[in-house]
Amino acid sequence: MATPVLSIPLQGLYLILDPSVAAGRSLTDILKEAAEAGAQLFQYRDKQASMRDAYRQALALKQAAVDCGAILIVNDRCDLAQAVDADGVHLGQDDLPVIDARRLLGPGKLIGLSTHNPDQVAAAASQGPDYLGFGPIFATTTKRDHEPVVGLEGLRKVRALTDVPIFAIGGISPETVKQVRESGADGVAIVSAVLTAPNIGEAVREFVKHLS
Ligand code: TZP
Ligand code: MG
Repeated sequence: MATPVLSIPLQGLYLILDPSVAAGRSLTDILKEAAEAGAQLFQYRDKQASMRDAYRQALALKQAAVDCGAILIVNDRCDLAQAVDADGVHLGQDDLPVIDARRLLGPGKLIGLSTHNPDQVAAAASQGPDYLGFGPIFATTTKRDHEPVVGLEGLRKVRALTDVPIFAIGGISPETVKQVRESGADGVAIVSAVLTAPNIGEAVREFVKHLS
């Protein structure tokens, strides 16, 4: 694992900013409100935007993150991450291999890898990601055609396989976050429980309360 030149620990709340869940609300406003409430780690995820639109959005989010002292990671696309000087990229099992992303982005950037089962978690060790996403822990409607739900038991099993920080993902709410933490997750990656909340700051504080 490379040592990123980033001072924010890879734990706690990791908020995924996805416009398809944000119901037209500005992602930069959400980032600012969430950062004000204690969130420090953000991901920009947009499966639909053209590269040019995604570039404009990512650039604005990166600036907002810098202003708030937060980290911005870009989902899927190394070229976009590079173009806006994001703090890293989050890769799925079908994206570029971690080793190539590392070569493209350099040692100072974060690289996350989505995993969904013990084999993928074990295989990640040789690839050197900075953190893993693991899930879905619970049922979720945010990700279409997602892998099978793994449950808290699945999380406990993979926790034993790696020392790499794990962000649990999928259907996690303020009500379940404590159990997720106790099952071995270093942090939780959240989309809908924050993005659809009537008050972003309150929702973030609910998570942060159980994670610190
Ligand atoms: N990967 C696995 S589940 C998921 C992703 C991107 C969606 C998580 O969203 P939510 O709304 O927190 O369930
Ligand atoms: Mg991907």
